[in-house]
Amino acid sequence: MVTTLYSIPISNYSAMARDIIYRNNLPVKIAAPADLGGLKSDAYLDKFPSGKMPALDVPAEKICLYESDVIINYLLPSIDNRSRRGALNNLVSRIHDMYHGPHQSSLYRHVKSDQVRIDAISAINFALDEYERILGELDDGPFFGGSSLGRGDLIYPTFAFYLHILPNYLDSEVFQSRTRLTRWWNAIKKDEICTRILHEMKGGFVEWEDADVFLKLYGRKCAVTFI
Ligand SMILES: N[C@@H](CCC(=O)N[C@@H](CS)C(=O)NCC(=O)O)C(=O)O
Repeated sequence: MVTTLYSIPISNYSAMARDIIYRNNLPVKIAAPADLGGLKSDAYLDKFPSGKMPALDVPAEKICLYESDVIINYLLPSIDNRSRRGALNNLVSRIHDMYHGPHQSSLYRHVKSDQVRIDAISAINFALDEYERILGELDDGPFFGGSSLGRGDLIYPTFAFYLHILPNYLDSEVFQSRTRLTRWWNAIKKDEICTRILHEMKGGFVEWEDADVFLKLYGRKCAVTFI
């Protein structure tokens, strides 16, 4: 009875779950939604009605899970919800899901008006300012978890999207005037598992650039340089 995570390399939400799997050597098979016919296929929707990834099939428990937060909390060996650090880490992950989340696809899909992208950048800047503030509340570091990665640090794959898209296509900066977040990102890039994940995502961005995804949206192409 094999536990299976459905994920593709570029998917930042799935990358958070892959990080937990790699970091803890969990016996979880990683498959593509295409193996079930794709995100919107009947076979996939029967198991995971959201039609999104990540999704986790745990046949031994007869459960099919979707929503990255639920999957991560299921996979994590332990969770700290009650300490000050634990609560602030949960806040970081909630800000990511609630304030960044609804706007993510505006960065790489067609939108009905410029205002949609303006709203996305504004929501993302709110989230980035909050991460910067919360890092200041946690007086050690470099991670939200302290000297090692915590629940809040799992937002890092989303920064691949920010770093490739905001400065290159939307004239918006990620780390300018955010010194704690800059230090955090430098530490993330030194972590072996984070680097592995960011390289997986980079491959996905190169494929998107090769397929002219951004050329069609923004009228130009850019090299992928976030890692
Ligand atoms: N709130 C969801 C968001 C997941 C999500 O948006 N996943 C993207 C890939 S990163 C997806 O499946 N997009 C395909 C679609 O929306 O059709 C979560 O936390 O799992």
